[in-house]
Amino acid sequence: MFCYQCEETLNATGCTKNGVCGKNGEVADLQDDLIYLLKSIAFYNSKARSNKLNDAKTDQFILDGLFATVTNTNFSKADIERLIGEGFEIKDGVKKKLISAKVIDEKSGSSFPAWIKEKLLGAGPKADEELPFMAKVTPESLASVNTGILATENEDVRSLRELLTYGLKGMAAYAHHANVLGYKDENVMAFIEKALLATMDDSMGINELVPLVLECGSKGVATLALLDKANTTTYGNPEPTAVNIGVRGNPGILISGHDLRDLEQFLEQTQGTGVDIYTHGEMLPANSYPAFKGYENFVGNYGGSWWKQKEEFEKFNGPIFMTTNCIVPPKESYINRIYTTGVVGFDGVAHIRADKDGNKDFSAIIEQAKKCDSPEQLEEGTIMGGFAHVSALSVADKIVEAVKGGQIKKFVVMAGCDGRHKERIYYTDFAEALPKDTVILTAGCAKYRYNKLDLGDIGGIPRVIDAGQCNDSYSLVVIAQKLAEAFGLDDINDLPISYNIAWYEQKAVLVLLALLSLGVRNITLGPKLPAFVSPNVLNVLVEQFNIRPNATVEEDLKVLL
Ligand code: FS2
Ligand code: SF4
Repeated sequence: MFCYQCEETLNATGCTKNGVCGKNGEVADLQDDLIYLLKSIAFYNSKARSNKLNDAKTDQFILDGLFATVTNTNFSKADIERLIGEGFEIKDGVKKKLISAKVIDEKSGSSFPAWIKEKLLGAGPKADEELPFMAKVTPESLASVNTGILATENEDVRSLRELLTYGLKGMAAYAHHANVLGYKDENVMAFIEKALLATMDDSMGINELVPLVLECGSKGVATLALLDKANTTTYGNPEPTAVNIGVRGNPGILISGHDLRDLEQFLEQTQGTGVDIYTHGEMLPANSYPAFKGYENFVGNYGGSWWKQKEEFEKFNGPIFMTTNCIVPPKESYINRIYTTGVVGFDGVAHIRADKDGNKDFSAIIEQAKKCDSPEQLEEGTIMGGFAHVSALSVADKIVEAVKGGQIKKFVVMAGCDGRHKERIYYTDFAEALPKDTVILTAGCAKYRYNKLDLGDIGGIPRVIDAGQCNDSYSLVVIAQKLAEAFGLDDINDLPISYNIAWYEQKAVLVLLALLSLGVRNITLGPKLPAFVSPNVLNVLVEQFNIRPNATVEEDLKVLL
């Protein structure tokens, strides 16, 4: 195994035996095989798409396959093997369709571009030979090909291929969420296929891959916009909300991850059962949607961000439902009351599947909840949320006035991820050290490092404007663009906004690429720079965008203010 896709990778270089996250070497290798297989599906499906022969099932498979390999999403050997098996079937199905429509000629292999012939077929393709690693529909057949990251020898090409791949994983996660609510974008799917194939193309060097990485960012903006539309059309625009962080005396079910449809179904199915519903981690922003506010048993948010789950899940006492990332390998003490669904998986943990209409039956979980003790209280009070673009911009006049009047000197975007390493205390210290005339704009679980501090407000404008999940990062883009309009600025870099972003996994990589594609410069990134960014690629990012690693609170305050 070799994996360096997240911020907590071993020694800031790469996990080689087992992951720091808990992913074992065998699963990591299988995930590489799955990504490799997706590239082959992308090859056939891009042809199917341009000939209008593509289908929704294949699109869904490509998204789910990528999403399953995002950090802390699927640790299950059985699941990844199943996905690989399904992938071969899907690939064969698409190929057959292309042959019968005479889009490809199986005998001559004439539809393969030259680089695919050379790289994957070797000289002189034989009659029905295609990508050789796909000869058999078994994971074992992949063993003869090095599907790993280090198979790309050139360090800079490897770096850009992986940066692109991680951006695609993030894009797939966001597109998956939009899909669940019935929102799809052909252009996004076509780009994913094009980019997956580009990671196999040896004719593409730094000059060709950098523009593609930025295109990944702009398609990322489109994907986030689509997800925003899906969420707000389905559940309404989030409203400023004081979210309860205490507990009640009833048994409860804790919903984690990012999938709002799962939460909705839980709320519906628990009506009148005496079981309460709480959110954990990235599900916190769901408390601000009008559609969910009417449920009397929707109590509030329990605990902090993803990495605290071992301690907090134990104390919750009731069932826990992981809708998406981030699951941490569960402790024995609660493994019998944690459940996964969708792309999430962990061997030994019960998994709930949807029927063909996307409906899930939670009755067994609700019955289990009734027999459990109520949650142990961790804290009390409220935290503010719900400042997605519509509600944040409803006070745009007030914000513009406060900036013009000098009450607000600066906005600092402190969006992104949280993580378990102690050094992330930096973000708490930074938030506390910010002068009282600054406002934090946030989205993602990074907020848990400072959202329970009493940072006050500026003339009624809260000093932490929380737009929601990392899935809601589009709101930060809209807020910045609308403020630029209000100030009559052509360039968003001229706004009094600086960026101190915390990353952990691949969804944050996509958000970062989205910001770069919009031309945002001078981003401070931490707590560590990605291990997959080579020195030369870093130089490109510094030259084009002036990205810098974070340093100490004092130094960064000087730079960012
Ligand atoms: Fe947190 Fe980061 Fe959950 Fe997002 S670990 S913000 O990309 O997926 O959330
Ligand atoms: Fe290591 Fe991160 Fe990969 Fe897990 S996801 S194996 S911690 S680099």
